[in-house]
Amino acid sequence: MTYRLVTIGPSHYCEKVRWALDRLQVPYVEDAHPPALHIPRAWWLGGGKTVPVLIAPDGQVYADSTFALEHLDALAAPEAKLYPAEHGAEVRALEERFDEVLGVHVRRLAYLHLLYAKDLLPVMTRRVGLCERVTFRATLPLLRRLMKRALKITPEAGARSRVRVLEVLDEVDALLADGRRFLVGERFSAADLSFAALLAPLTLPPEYGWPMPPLSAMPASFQEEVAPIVARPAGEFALRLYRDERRATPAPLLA
Ligand SMILES: N[C@@H](CCC(=O)N[C@@H](CS)C(=O)NCC(=O)O)C(=O)O
Repeated sequence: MTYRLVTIGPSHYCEKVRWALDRLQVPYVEDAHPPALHIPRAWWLGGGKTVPVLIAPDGQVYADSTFALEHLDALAAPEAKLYPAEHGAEVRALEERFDEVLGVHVRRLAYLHLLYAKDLLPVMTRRVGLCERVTFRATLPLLRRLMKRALKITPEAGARSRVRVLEVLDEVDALLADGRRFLVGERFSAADLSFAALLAPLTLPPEYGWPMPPLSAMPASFQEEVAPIVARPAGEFALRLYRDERRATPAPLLA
């Protein structure tokens, strides 16, 4: 038995856990599903209605990215800890801010431009089983409407999300202004990982753990949205973390 990570492949919350598994060199298989079709699988395996769901070899289920990171961190050598003992509280506070605010509003802003993009279908169905690929393709018009409603993908809500994303990026710019290399302390931590992963749908790092189209293939409105984000200190920092700290080794798929 090995770890199993149930995902929606391109999901940035799933990327958080995938990055931690890769970084800590924990063997796992990825069990990827398109949006909506992930729900029966996540439930069946003991999770809730969201992914990631990480299932440990002993059957323990971690149905939230932070629970999964905390669990994996307990296996890590002291020098590889994502929550270093001396900075644990600071790291957890930043991770929570990124989980609760950055991740939610980045997702809405990305979907505002990409929900109807031609690349949505291939991105969501890469590395998933044939049956789900066919089902997702057939139900895509309906799913788009449901996702639009569930995630409030409207220009008004998108504008509010833009403000929230920029607030968090201002906070990160302010932290970086003293020249630090990592958000907390002298080493890479769960704060850095969460920040870079949860911003990634807007920065599109080439090292992302799920194949994404290049920025040049994205709609012009998306390119305009993200240009000032990747050019500011927080955006450059997130891309540097991917370059320097992300091991890009795809896990085998669930047979
Ligand atoms: N707090 C959760 C958030 C996870 C989350 O929002 N996952 C999204 C994918 S990006 C999801 O499963 N959405 C599907 C749904 O809500 O039905 C975590 O950190 O794991």
